Parts: sequence; structure tokens; C-alpha cells
Amino acid sequence: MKSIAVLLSLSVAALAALIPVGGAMAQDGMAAEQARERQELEDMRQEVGDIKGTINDAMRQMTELKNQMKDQHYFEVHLFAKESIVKVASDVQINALTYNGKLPGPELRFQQGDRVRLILHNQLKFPTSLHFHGMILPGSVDGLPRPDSGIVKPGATYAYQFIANQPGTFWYHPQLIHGDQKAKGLFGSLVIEPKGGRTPRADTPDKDVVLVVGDMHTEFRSREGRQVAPAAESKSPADAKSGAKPDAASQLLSNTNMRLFGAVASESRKPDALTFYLMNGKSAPLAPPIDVRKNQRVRVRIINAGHVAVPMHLSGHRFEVMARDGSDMLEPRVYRDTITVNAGERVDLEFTADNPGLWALASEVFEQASREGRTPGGIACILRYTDIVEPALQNPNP
Ligand SMILES: [Cu+2]
Repeated sequence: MKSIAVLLSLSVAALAALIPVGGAMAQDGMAAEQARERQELEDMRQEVGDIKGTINDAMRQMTELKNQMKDQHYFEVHLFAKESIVKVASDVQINALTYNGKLPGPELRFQQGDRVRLILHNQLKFPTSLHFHGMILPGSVDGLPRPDSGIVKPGATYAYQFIANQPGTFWYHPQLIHGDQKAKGLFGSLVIEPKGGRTPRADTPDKDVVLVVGDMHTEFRSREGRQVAPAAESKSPADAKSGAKPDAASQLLSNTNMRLFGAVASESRKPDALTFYLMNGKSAPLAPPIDVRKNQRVRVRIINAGHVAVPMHLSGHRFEVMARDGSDMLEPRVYRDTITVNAGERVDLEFTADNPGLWALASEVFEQASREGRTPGGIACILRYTDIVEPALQNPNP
């Protein structure tokens, strides 16, 4: 009986609460409805807020990831080693070995810490390889190549991966065992800018120029204005063999005999060695000028890709030697106007463009700064101020 009484009392209480009585009952119902709607609205707001928060979180994460990706950019560079005809003077084209058809090869520029994947495609008829001159890299990347590691057969592709940890001026060319290929044009510059280079630092120069200088030898004297296809006789016995079983050592030896560097054909084809002194693959006046504006700080990175020392002189200015062979100078900087860059060496110099005019940056050796005794020619370029209007040069002896 006790349970029934409890049930009854509960029921009565429930009924009293649930059954509205007259107007008061209607008002209470509206209030409850409004309260519920308010609650629903509040819930929705909360939900929208949550969604917004989630989206913002996701966006923030995306941005962070993007920044991380930017920091760890993977630079992929493709180098195609191939025979090309390149113009070294207005009237001379030569058969050279090039990366991507350019002499020198593409200027590679990375930031300190960049991850680099450099893919070499061998489009030559003989094996080649790649050396990163001046960079301290693992032996597996840059050590002397073996047939199964680093020697890239004709038609093959090889990937070199490294982290560009070392700021400085470097260059790339085939390994020592393929040294003759370097002499025929396979070389290019590789610059690693110090960390923070993307956001200008106080000591970041306004202008940064790379000049690859050096001598190149052609086997045949060129005929002015004449252009021909690469000479058929540039084929060597090694070319025919290259498809066969690669006996690396003998192949390498025979490759050195190749005569790929036949210049533009002449009728006589009389061997007559000709040396060209080039700056960025051109004999003056074909090398582009260095354009500066007054008060700019200019860095010039000189790489000697040739075989003899080149004493470079800048007129009208004094420069500071900032680095040699990719390493910052440890001794006090002194002002100079001439600096000798030996074969394979790099010199980074900087000057302030504080003397408007038309100036020369050239080798001090006449043979190197001319072409067969004629000027302009050889390793020379003009330094000019683009914001200063120069009066036309007058010929003193009209
Ligand atoms: Cu080298």
C-alpha cells in the first residue's frame, strides 16, 4: 500500500505542475518556449564559435606548416649536360660542352640551410660526373666517382642531394677524371647566401654579381661570321664504344682524347689553336655591363674557371676583399683595386658605387683583356651608373 500512496502523491504533484491554469498557464508556456529558443540560439552560437575556432586552428596550422615548408624548401635543379653551339663573340660561335645550353652553366643560388636535389641528365655521348668545388659534402655525394656511384653514363640521370649549409661562392664542374669536360665548357657557379638572406640584413649588399672568368681553348681557328653544325669529326672512338660494356677506366682515358671542342668549321679545317678569354662565357664587349646606382653596395663574386691566374682590376673604385674560396676573410679588410684570382679560386669583393662614371672591370694582362691583340675583347666588362646621364664619349682623334 505504501508504494501506491507514493505513486499517487507523485502523480498529483506532476499533474499540478503540468496542467496550466488559465492565463498564468499560457504565460508560463511562452516563457518556457522563449527560454528554449534562447538556449537553442545559445547552443548554435556556441557551435558556430566552436566551428570558427576549429577553422582558425586549422588555418593557423596550415600557415605554420606553410612557413615550415618555406623554411625547408626543397630545391630541385635539373642540369642537362650536352653539346651546344655558343656565341662567345659577336662573330664567333664555338662547339662547347654545356649545362642547359649555357656557358657558363646556370647560376645556382641557394640559401644557407636549403635542401637541394640536383639532378644531372647526361645528354653527352660519354660518361660525365659532378663535383661541387669548395663545398664540404659527404664523400657519397662529392667524392671521387665510381662506375656505380657518381659516374653518369650517356643517357642516364643521377641525383645529388645535400643541405646547403656552407655560405659562400662555389662552382660545379665534372670530377677530376672528366677534367677535359670542364675545359670545354662544363662549369657553372653555385652561391649559398648566408641565413637570413631572404630578409635583408644590414650587411646584405644592394647588388650581387657573379663573374665566371677564364681561358678556353678551341682546336680550330674560327672564321668570322660563319656558323656550322657541330663538326662530325668531334666523334671519338670512345663514342662508338660507349654503348658497349663500360670499362670505366679505359673509357675515361679515351674520352680525354675526344675532339669535341672543334670550333666553327673553316673550309681548310686547319688545326690552329685559339684561346679565348671569357667573362661569363663572352669575350668583351659581349659580357653584359654591371649596372649600378650611386651609393649602392655591390658584391662581385669572381670565379676563375680557367687554367691561368687572372689579375682583375676595377677602375675608379676601391674594393674590399670579403671572402676567398667561399670563406669570409679573417684578417682585417684592406682596400684594393686589383686582385689576382688563380685557377679554381673564388674571390668575393665589395665596393660602394661612389664615383659616377663609366669604368672597367677587366684583367690587367693585355692578352687576357683583348682578342688576338684587339680591344675590346677578352675578360672585361663595363661598370656604369644607370642613374647618371653621361655625356657621349668624344673621340679625341676624330
Ligand atoms: Cu674545381
